[in-house]
Amino acid sequence: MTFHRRALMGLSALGALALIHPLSAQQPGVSVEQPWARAALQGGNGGAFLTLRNAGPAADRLVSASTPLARVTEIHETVREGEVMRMRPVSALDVPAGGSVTLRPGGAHVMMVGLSQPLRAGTTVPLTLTFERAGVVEVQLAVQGAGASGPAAAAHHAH
Ligand SMILES: [Cu+2]
Repeated sequence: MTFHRRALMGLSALGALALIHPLSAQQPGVSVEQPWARAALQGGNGGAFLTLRNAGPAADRLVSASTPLARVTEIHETVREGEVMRMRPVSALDVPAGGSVTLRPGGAHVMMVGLSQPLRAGTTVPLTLTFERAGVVEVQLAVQGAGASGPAAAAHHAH
């Protein structure tokens, strides 16, 4: 009986939320634009970069990332310590409602640690992103040259 009552309360709470936010239940809110990575060696680490755009009415958070090509995949931010820029893992990355966050070299990025195969320019690499609200989003990273600073570089350098 207690269980039943709890289940009913849960359902009515969900119903109320759906009435207040009719769009948020259907729209994931967060989209991923221009996912790319830098070429990297087998056994090394690879940086993944992209733009997270949140069209939804609520803030979201990127809480994890993974790829079968890496032993561990972390979310990193880059911080200045005196004269030195250092990367450090963070547990999540905020994506504000109606806003966007760009992961780029020298800033926040996804770090694929311990690559089981090289990342070769011109190929694609699968990356799974998990958001607190939007859930799981699968993307394909377009691998650019090792020194690339943005997603468009390879399009001009192909051939
Ligand atoms: Cu890093």
